[in-house]
Amino acid sequence: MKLYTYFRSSAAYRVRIALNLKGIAYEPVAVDLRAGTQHGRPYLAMNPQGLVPALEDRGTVFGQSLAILEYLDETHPQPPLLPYSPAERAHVRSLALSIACDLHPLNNLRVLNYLRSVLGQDEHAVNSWYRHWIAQGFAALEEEAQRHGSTRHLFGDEVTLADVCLVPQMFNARRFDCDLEPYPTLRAISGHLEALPEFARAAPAAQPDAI
Ligand SMILES: N[C@@H](CCC(=O)N[C@@H](CS)C(=O)NCC(=O)O)C(=O)O
Repeated sequence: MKLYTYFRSSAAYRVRIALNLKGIAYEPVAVDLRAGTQHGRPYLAMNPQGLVPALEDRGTVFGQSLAILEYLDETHPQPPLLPYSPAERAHVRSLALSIACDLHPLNNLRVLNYLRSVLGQDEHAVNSWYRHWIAQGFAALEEEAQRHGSTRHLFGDEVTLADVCLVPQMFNARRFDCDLEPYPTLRAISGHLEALPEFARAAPAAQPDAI
């Protein structure tokens, strides 16, 4: 497998974690988002969505981290990233999607760049936009973790899709100096998971393209 990735991309970070958890060997192909490689013809010919990650496997390439995570879970079922019961699976997906669909897209590179360059917003405004959406999303996740998780996992007793999405989002929030004091459970979960070797090897600083 080839993973089109960028060290600081939180969506690619999710997939790197899952590949490591499942013990799948892969070749990382760095896509330099700062240089705009994702908008170039060669990358768009492969992934018209112009975003990372994209996964190449058995002659096919597709993007969207959640689709890739579910593909990996279906093709390499051990260890599972979703619980067994339909209701629990739905719950874990709901947590993962709250990060991947409701939180992350508001704060990704192209949105922040649009705020800066087209709408003329300064760094203060962009940072307060970023922090606003983090605070709103994390407040709900903190409550969910207290109800359904522990200080180790967002849901239940095993690593799930929800944890795989949480850790990169926490990394991003720290990068933007968000106040994480109000989310003690999320901080504990993230601290526990980041120390696991599969998560540590997926971290931005551990990537070959890290600067
Ligand atoms: N929903 C997509 C989001 C992918 C995404 O936003 N990727 C970012 C990096 S985290 C990206 O490629 N940004 C490039 C850009 O904004 O130009 C997924 O989950 O894969």
